This record gives sequence, C-alpha cells and structure tokens, in this order.
Amino acid sequence: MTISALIFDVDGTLADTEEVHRRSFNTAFQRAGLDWAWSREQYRDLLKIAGGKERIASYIESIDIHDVERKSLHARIAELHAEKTRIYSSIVSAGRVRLRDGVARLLKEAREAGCHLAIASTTTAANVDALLEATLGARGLEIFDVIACGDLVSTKKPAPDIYQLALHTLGVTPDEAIAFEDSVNGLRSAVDAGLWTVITPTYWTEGGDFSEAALVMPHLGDPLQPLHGEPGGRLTRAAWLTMDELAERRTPPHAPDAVRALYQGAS
Ligand code: XBP
Ligand code: MG
Repeated sequence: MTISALIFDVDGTLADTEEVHRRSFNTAFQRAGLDWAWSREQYRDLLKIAGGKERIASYIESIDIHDVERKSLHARIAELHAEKTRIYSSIVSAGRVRLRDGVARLLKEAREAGCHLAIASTTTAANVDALLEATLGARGLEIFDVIACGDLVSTKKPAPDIYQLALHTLGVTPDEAIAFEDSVNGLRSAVDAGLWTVITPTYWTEGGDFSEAALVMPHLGDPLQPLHGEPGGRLTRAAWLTMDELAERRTPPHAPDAVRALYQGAS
C-alpha cells in the first residue's frame, strides 16, 4: 500500500514534552501570585483535558472557592496561558528537549520516499515552532507540508477535527495516511478521522486503552536504539519501524465508507 502522508502528534509523540509543560504551568502560576503547584500525579490526571487553557479552566472548576473568585480566575486564563507559553517555548528553544528515539530517522525516511509530513497537535503554534526548530534545525518547520495545531479548530482532541483539518489541507484521504500518537485522546481523534494509528506511549499516557491502535510500541526504534525483541515480535523487517514495514502492514481500506466519503475530492 502506498503511503502518501505521515501525520504526527507533537506532545508525547515527537518528544516527551509534558514535564516541561507541567513546570511551565507551575512557574506561570507562581509568577501570577497563585499558590497552585501541579504535581506529576495530578498533571497525569489533568492531561485527560486536552489543551492548556482548557486544562486550567477544568482545574479552576475543581477547586473549592467562592463563585466570585472562580469567575475572576476564569477571566485570567488567557493571560496565565500566554505566560506559560512564553516560559515553555523559551525552555524548548534553549534545546532542553530532544526528539524521541527513531523520530528523526523516520521523518528522513518518509521524506526520501516522497511521503508528505504533517502535524496534528493540540498545543499552541509557538510551542510547535520552537520544538521543530530546536530539534530539527532552522529548516525544521519546512519539512512539514501542513502544521495543524492549537486553536485552528474549535474542538480539540479527542474530537477528530484537527486530523480532519490536516487531511483536508494535505489533500489526502485517511486511507493514504498514517497517524502517530501517544495518548488515548489522540488515538480517539485519529481513529475517528479514519486513520490507521501507531501508538508510542510515555510515562504520562502508558496504561491507557490503546486497543483501537494498529500498532503499539515503546518507541519507533532506531539502528542505535533498537527495539527489544524485534524483529520477530510486532515487527518483521528490523528492530525499528521502517517505511517498508508500514507500507506492508497498512491494511487498506481502513476508513469506514462514511468517513472516506468526507475526503473525496479533497485534493
Ligand atoms: C497535548 C496537550 C497540550 C499540552 C499543552 O495534547 O494536551 O495541551 O499539554 O499545550 P496532544 P498548550 O499531544 O494530544 O496534542 O498549553 O499549548 O495548549
Ligand atoms: Mg500527545
């Protein structure tokens, strides 16, 4: 099966960014004079809410305060989140986050095979730009044909909107593309857009129900970081996930007729 496009989630999939997100939220809260400090355990739970602004809103709803105070905190979300984005993107721009094993290799292989690359992420555009430039170099943004992220859609993951936007902009059908995700919200979003999805969980997302994924692996693998027990476990060709393996395993057509019909004539 020819693969026309690979569509990547960012947080947790391209890089394990969530600890930097968590610390950036906490620093922003501290600078704003709020005594909120999200622990790792608490943040794991808060990650069920996609999107930083939505996550803060959900937290404000959960705390025991007077309605007047709650209302005034809701009014501060945009300002708090803008500060968090400044903190996060400056940490990432300083080179403090690296790509997950096998990501750079697979991106390169895909490009060499003439495959389009896209991003479908909940995170703010400035965060995506900072990560791609810091990890892939000054031209890191250019290797992606489409970057769909943040508030470009009104309904975030687990809704399929961000993947549908990426597919429409690429001009490909879900049958021709593969999604890469790390979380249950991301998997739901990709599967509901009709996509065959590879899952590589992290500490933040492991243990989720990934039964609808086509493939679940600890990471994408690389000649320098081979996957334990491969080939011969989930993979047949090498101890890392290759474009050839993806083309061989991809079972067409995956998308239900109704979903496929949405993309007819997309190009
Ligand atoms: C990741 C997220 C993001 C980040 C924070 O979801 O939920 O909200 O945690 O980003 P996914 P912002 O990987 O499924 O896209 O604060 O910029 O929203
Ligand atoms: Mg993710």
